[in-house]
Amino acid sequence: MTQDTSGTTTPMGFGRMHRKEDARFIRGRGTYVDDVRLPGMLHGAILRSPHAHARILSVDASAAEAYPGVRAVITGATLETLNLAWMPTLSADVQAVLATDKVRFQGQEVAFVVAEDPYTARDAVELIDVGYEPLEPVVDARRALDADAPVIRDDLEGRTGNHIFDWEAGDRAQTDAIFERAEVTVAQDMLYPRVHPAPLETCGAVADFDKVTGKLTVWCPTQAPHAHRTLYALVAGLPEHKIRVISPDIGGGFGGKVGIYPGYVCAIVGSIVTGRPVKWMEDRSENLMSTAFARDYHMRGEIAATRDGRILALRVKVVADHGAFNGTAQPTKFPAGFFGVFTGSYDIEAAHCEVTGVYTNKAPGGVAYACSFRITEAVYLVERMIDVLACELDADPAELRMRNLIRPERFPYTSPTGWEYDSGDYPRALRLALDMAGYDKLRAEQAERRRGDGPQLGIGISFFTEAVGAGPRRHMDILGLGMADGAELRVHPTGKAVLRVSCQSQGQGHETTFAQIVAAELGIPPDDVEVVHGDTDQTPFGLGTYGSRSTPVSGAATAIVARKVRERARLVAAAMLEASPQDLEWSVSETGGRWSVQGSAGHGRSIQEIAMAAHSNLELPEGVEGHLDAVTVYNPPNLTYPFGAYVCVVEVDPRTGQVKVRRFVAVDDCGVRINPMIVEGQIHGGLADGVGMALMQLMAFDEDGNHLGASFMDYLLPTALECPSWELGETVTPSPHHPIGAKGVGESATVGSPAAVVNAVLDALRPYGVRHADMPLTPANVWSALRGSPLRT
Ligand code: MCN
Ligand code: CUN
Repeated sequence: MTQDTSGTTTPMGFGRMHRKEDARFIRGRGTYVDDVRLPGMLHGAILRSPHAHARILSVDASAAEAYPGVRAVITGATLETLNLAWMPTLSADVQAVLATDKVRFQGQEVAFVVAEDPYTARDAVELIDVGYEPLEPVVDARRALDADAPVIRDDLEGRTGNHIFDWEAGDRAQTDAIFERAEVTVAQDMLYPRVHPAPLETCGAVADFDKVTGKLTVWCPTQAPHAHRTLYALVAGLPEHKIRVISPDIGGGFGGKVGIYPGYVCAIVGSIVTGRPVKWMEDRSENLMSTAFARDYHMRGEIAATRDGRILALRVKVVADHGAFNGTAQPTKFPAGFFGVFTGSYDIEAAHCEVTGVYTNKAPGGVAYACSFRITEAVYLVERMIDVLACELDADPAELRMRNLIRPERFPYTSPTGWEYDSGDYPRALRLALDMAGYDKLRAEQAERRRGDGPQLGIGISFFTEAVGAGPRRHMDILGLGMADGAELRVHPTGKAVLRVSCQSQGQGHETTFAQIVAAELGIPPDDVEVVHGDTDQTPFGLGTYGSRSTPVSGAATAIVARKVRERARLVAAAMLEASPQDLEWSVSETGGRWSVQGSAGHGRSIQEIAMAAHSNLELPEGVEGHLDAVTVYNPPNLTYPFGAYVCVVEVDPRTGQVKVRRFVAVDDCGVRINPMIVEGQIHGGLADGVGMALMQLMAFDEDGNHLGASFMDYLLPTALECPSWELGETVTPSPHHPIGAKGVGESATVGSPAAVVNAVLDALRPYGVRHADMPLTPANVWSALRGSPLRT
């Protein structure tokens, strides 16, 4: 171990270690897509629709084409001639690349200008004259289902309404039967509003089509480079080996960089048409208006329980707003993502849910912003419902949860909707969180405050379980591509290694943690392992980074490929030591990894010595290959189920509606932690997301479908001012099926925290008779909830 200046140690494997990538990031030496500059590169800009819903009558691009410096103007009509006006989405719908018949949301792509510089391109965009006939927009998802609602997707054959899909899970009859005889039932409508991941780096692409070699290279900040390449191949009919997707450093993805956006396709077509590289970068407003939003779930939850607080059944109905094109990015068989885990962390006899997806005149998306494929919505639903039940029963929300949590002896636990939770000790995590928060003391302070009319104390709890790490590929694919990941490990003669993986860091620190996995398996320093990712020409196939699947899937592949290398090293070591491979034992000490003859530790060889020998003229037994390099593909047997217990303490001023988050205690269990420092960073970020969603963030639209949150003046991101100093705790329940016992963590805090904050605010408002209010709980919304409350004083 070596000590670094911050007091953290650089371990030979797992442990706290500064991120390797920080060396370039904190010096401003990262390479983001906008840093890519190619000789002769042109620049693209997009003309977007000012209307949410309108028929296109005419597009006149002549003035733009004649503008000095413009090299091409591409319209929907141009793309139609190439059969590229529409592209498939990740949910097997189609989306307009450039609109031809109608525009279906404000900000939709209508035309693309390619010019010598970005300013000329933007100026020329203004010269394109589009004739629109405005149509009635559908902004509210519930209105979308009305028989007289305008049909948004009249491009789809035989479409007479805005209904996309119905999906259900659980046992309806059993659930209904329990509701009928239950002592207590509660119901609550709630909206998980539309929010946006808002990464600091917007989307963009540099496309370079080489007419001589026929090779297309696309630099773009994609979370799933290999999936993008295959889709480009299938859509454009280009041979896959002639497409190279390079995902450079990414300034935040948060699920917004999974799909293919029209701008990427336009940049590619622009390069093919002009014969020169084309860069397209969207600005902040374009990013907020047109790229994947998150949530927009109108939910109704119902709980059936006994009078003493035993939860018997849960029933849920959802109207899911998918926007104008169904572009949600989740495994194909799961149109509502993993919402099916909506029974959460509780041992409930029966459950049933129905989700209806609809089109509206808003941007497409829905699965983004650290959602674990909609588990954000599922956790919020059940955790709000438990508090609603606590209100009804006048019970303590912590006790009510403790009473109903799945007990440790029930694992592996099969939920009423068929999910097999791998491992957990839920009561232990909740007890730890309550102890850390000093729960009883907080309740005493709350009671004291309730006697006055000053700021009220609210204590909110949420307990979450996530299902992360998609596949297995038998059940999970995206457009037919199974969710398994490859990994390749090369070990040079000097014992330095190069790991090649398909997952794609957007800030999660894979170059560090994945090096740590190899380091732990081979007993070499993490600095001796280079992690290569983000380039389809240099990495094995895999489905990419989202749904916190990197550690569960690519991380497992990494451990297994390193074990393969270790086994190869055993054979070489046996030859070196003139011993039988079975007689060797592996050990990792402070000096590194070693194969030695059992019982005589001195008689052994270090992994570095073995690596050199594997490349030397050492005589190897028949059938033993030289070198140590290995490849693998990992198809996970199950998802991993991280969980956590969160306690949020807020002060709410009933006179102003102002909410201040005073404390936030988060106990997370993501199994074995590879790098606790990175894990804590992930949790800090997710908790800030939760505060943001609960209190500030909203993608709002007016009745004409105008986007009201298209800048950071209106779409509010939480800052250090709104966030308390996070108090983190940890329990470790390894995943039994993951080679290193790790579960994912990248989305946990975003999934778990909004309910804790909202529960805290509503807990403060409980004496006023307010049972529920929708996010974001801005001062104005808290104020109106109080004014509308039955017990207003
Ligand atoms: N890790 C660990 N020990 C564990 C689990 C994870 O040390 N038991 C480490 C991992 O090795 C990795 C990081 O924590 O370095 C996150 O790992 P994981 O949970 O596997 O999640 P992914 O790497 O697959 O990241 C995806 C997840 C998602 S889906 C969103 S959305 C999100 C998130 O990560 N987007 C992010 N966190 C983000 N963080 C940053 N900075 N930027 C984003 O865009
Ligand atoms: Cu749902 S956001 Mo992440 O899975 O990329």
